[in-house]
Amino acid sequence: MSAKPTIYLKDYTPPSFLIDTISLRFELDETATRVKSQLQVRRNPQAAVTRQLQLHGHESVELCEIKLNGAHLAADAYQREAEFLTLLDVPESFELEIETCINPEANTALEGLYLSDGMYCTQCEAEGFRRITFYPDRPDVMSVFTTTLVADASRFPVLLGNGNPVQRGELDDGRHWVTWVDPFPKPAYLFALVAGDLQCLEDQFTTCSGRQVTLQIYAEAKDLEKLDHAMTALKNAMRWDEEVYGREYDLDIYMIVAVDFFNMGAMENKGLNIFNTACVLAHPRTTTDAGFQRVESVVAHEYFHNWSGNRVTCRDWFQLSLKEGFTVFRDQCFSADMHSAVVQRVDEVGILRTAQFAEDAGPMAHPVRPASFIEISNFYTLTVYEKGAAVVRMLHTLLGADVFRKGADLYFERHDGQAVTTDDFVQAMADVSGRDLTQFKRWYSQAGTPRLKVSDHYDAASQRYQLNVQQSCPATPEAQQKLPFHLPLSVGLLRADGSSFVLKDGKTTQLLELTEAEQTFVFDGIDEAPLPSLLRDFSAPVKLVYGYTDEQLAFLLSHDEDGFNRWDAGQQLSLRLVNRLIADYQQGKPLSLPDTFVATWQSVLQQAPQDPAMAALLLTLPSEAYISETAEQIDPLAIHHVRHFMRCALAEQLESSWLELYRQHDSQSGYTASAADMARRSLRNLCLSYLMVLESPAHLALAQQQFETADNMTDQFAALISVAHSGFRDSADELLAEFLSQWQHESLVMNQWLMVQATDPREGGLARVQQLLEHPVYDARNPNKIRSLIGAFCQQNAVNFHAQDGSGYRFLADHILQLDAQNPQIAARLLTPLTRWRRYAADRQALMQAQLQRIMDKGQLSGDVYEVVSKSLCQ
Ligand code: 0A1
Ligand code: ZN
Repeated sequence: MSAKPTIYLKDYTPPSFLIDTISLRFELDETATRVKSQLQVRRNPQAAVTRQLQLHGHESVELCEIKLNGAHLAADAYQREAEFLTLLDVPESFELEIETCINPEANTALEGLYLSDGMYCTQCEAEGFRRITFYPDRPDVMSVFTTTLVADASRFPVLLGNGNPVQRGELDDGRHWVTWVDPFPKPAYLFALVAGDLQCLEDQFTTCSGRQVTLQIYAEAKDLEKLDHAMTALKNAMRWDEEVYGREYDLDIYMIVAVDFFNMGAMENKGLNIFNTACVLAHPRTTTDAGFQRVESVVAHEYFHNWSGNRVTCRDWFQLSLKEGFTVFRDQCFSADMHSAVVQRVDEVGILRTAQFAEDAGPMAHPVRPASFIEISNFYTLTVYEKGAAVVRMLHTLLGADVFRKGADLYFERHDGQAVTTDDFVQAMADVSGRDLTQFKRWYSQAGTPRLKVSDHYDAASQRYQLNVQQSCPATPEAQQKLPFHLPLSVGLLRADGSSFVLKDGKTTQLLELTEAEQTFVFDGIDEAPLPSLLRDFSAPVKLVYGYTDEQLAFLLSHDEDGFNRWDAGQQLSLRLVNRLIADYQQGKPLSLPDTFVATWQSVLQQAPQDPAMAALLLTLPSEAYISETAEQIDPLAIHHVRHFMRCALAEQLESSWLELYRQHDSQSGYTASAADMARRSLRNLCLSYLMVLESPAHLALAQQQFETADNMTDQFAALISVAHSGFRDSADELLAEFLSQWQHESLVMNQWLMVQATDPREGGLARVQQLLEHPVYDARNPNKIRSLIGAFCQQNAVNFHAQDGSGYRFLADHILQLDAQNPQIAARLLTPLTRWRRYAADRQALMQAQLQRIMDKGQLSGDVYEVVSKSLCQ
């Protein structure tokens, strides 16, 4: 059993007391930091009357002193329990002073105040503030924070807090101090401080109303040259939020700090974002194009939170998607505007359809607004983030961009400075549109991925075409029965010549609104039998079933005007073949690719130069993860083998085309991070990866040459991975060694180096990973290193992780048990692949369950790991 109880949304009650102001003073010390807090407390007129004040406080916090209205509290005036400090009898309003002592050096969980490579930083979302001091650590308690930091001036020259710096000074003992005031009331989860020996890149931004904002991005001196891209992204995001949402920044200064030890990607603390180095540092020499894009989108995401999250925040943690779903939707639209909208959409849907759909079908499935949890950290999920964004996108689609914008305006205006719910968000949309969105809200309360079964009928005599749509949703842990969803289904109808019919309002895409379990839509004036293009732009997060023939999919692939659906038609075509070949493989039959399939690829290859970005997408087979997600039962070996076979066959039969395309897309001039250049590199490196599966010395030479001469990490890394995962063992070892010696002092590059080896599908994967655990570049306390080695092995190396002898599962369980005592959040996240045991055949199921049971039997688990393991076992 876990010591932590389940918390339910239905039990929500408003806070008994409010905190108008909090003033904090930190005397920073590695092992004994003193924190003095002074709170102005008053009873909440909105809550039931009580004389007891309950404050959260983690067991690691030592209480040194407590005073009420200036007088020491007697020992019998309060109670200290593991998670709380309760004052037994307090007046209506009063001043409370608390002094605590905490140990940042011992903080390996990286929640609260901790040390990252010798610098102090904090992470308070969701419940980290209670590891600093005693406080009502819940998002609906919003207060004005003043923070004073005191630290040794030579070792910690930079002292940062939320808001604006108002005062600074020096002490006689070599320490200095700075006081920061944040005028905007905020919940404790948005509190932050940083102290360290940091350098910064500074710039200015003039807001739409003409205010000057100072922008600063802090990092260690060695990383100063890697901050330009984040700064550009920040300025673009600030401008975009003004133009698209009318949102202006509100403080005089906006700071970002890069830290190497961080559990997640980044954190939107008011005016003082703290970022995982992997999400802010970027330089062409050391960062791949994917890394550049991640930096841009995470910088934008955290910036957008200033309105969707900070100015308007969440009432309780069940409402997490209020800020995360909306903010992800905003950052997705931003990225689409900055780059190719189709490529962006394909990437988003890829994540949703592989990882989120898998989550929705597993033991941790939960609604976008969960109804209960044991540990909130386990709910920073793809469902809350990505499906939450898809739900906001559906509102955008249903209401149209203009009405949606009015709804957002009303939401921000109505709730500025408040802590609210997803219902409040939808209500603002309902109010501006005059629509009843009651049924739509089921997207927030029902888990599971709906399935749409579509059939059609064409009657030539009446020129009438009908689409019949049935929707259903599988049972999930919280509910067996589901009610129908309200969703937008975007469709087009194609003529035999490939053009689209003009439908309602002179448009070629029509929005159908689904609300019933079964509905029929009628199209009149259709003068030839059409081919439907369904769920254009992936208008809803559902699984679509329609009986396309292979020829029809190939037709959509070449003709659909909807870029997303062209890509998807290609994916579905490939997926069908994958499934046929898996069946052949399992029956011991020889594998072969149909000529029609190769011909389709040949024609895509021929047209590739016209749109390299699209071509790179179209020429990528469905990932092993996506194939697994769509499979009845996952056979990791068969999936890997078949996909590899298809790549080899396509490489062999189209070798000259790949080679020609590879040569054509060489860079003419130096590196740029433009969308066109990124597309060119992705197509070229895809060609190289196909050529390398042929294991020909000529192609190896190409890869080696690219590795040696590349002026950027995208090309160098693509060459490395193509050789490292090839049969050329000696060359692989050579390049890996060369890469190590070239980049050993670049921590983020070393993460990539670990990852290439962790994801190598060839035999002996586990032994290689075990060796790497001992390598000097590995650091068992750093989440990025753990993710790059253990996480990558368990999630992106299916053939080795799912070894028949269960060694992969045992390895993961060993590490979870070890990690749980050190960093429960990371331990719980690493568990994901084991939670999927039901999707495999009986032998693997038994092995995976046995490891989950072994973890369970250990006892003394954190709430994080306990929740995931217990839910996985009882499903
Ligand atoms: N709010 C952040 C995500 C985040 C959540 C928890 C963290 O610590 C455990 C850190 C960051 C975001 O959405 O970017
Ligand atoms: Zn976020």
